[in-house]
Amino acid sequence: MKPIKAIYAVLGSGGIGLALAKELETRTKNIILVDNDAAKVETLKEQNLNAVQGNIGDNEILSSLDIQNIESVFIMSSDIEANKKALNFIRKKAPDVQIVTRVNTYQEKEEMEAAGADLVVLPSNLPIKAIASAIVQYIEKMKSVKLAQDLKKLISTVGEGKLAIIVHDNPDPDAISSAMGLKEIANSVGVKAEILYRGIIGHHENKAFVNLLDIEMDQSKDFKASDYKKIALIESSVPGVNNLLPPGTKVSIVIDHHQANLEEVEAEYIDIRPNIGATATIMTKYLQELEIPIKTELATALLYGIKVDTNDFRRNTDPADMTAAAYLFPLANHDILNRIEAPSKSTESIDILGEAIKNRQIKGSYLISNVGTIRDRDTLAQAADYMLTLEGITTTLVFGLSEDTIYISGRSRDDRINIGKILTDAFGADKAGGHASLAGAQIPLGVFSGTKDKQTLLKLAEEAVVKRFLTVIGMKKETN
Ligand SMILES: [Mn+2]
Repeated sequence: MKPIKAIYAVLGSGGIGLALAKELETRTKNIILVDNDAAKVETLKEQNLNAVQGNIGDNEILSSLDIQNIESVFIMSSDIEANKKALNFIRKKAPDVQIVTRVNTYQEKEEMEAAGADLVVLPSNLPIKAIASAIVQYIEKMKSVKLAQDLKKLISTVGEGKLAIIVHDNPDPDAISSAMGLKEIANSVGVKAEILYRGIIGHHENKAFVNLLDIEMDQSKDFKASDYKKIALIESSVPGVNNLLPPGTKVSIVIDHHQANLEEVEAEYIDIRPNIGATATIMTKYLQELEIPIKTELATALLYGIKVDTNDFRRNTDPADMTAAAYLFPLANHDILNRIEAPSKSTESIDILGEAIKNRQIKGSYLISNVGTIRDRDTLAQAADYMLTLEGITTTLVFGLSEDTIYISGRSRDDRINIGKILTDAFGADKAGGHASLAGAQIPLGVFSGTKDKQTLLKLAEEAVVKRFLTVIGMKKETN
């Protein structure tokens, strides 16, 4: 018999069992119910629940569950003897699985606890729905505390050594604040930690963020894994992929909220939650569960990280992001937060914006603009953002020249367009990258960089960029 895969198993689908399944269903569809009553199993199936018929005291039916991969088992039948048998069998097979069981008397409660149940429920005369929801909240809390404690335990094994906290290249506020949070956890167990990154901290907001909050982190030029007892990877999950670690480096901790191919992720501790809007949310939860006081700077940083990644709770937001933000809100410095969110614009960025407006070419809903020579690359991103607010424009491409490289910034608010893919298709995956709504590219001028005449250089750049872009979006036929 093929093992039955599920996250939760509910054994016995009487009143409480069914109420539990309904409560769990709001979180996942990966639930399996087992009940002895064939008619009841049919009814459950009618309600779109995943149910099998069998006696829960029967080892054969229990063996058919893929118990090692189940997170929690709820043994809820009214037959306490059968519950006991099931508990003993499952506990022996899976020492780590979380088991909740149901009894009728205090004496049975003690027996079940002695036999290894994590939570024993003695049904009261509360409404069944309330009991079910309290049980689910309790087990979630237990899981969350255990996760945080496992992390803390692992970090404390660094002892006198050092923990390296590596964030993704060109780190954003979510990555930076999460790294600060992890450093705080390390501090709480007396472990020294260093936050390391590669690339630049771009955007005026991000620079203001690092400056105003006095964040300590190093741009690592020559990282040596052997200098550190353990390595944690934040907002990135595979060494060498968008981070400074050489591929194959042994990593101990991975904490991220980006979808990852779990077969490629290797670490003693892995917490990847793609449903969550920001890693800062995960980090806030750890700090909460470990009862580590969150200082003003850290609270401000984490709150900003969540706000940026969820675009002020408008994008990829999970209720957990809201809960974390609500927890951080009274602890954060809102004055600093306002200053980070509205940094004063540099003269250059206003000049570049002027150039972008003056030199705009509009093709349908696309806007392309060459701003000439730039010093600060961020000004391109700002101009590309700003131009997107023009009426009728849903995609912008702004580019400029700095020394011997053309820098390009693209933005789109058209759901049908993936600007990251467009730039990658136009300029190659080694020169471009980004997401559906935001992307960038940098093209070394190579042979042309010897040209002394800036005007000629700019004209060449413009021809190359505009032509490639229009070809890829299908507005110009490839001519060569
Ligand atoms: Mn993030």
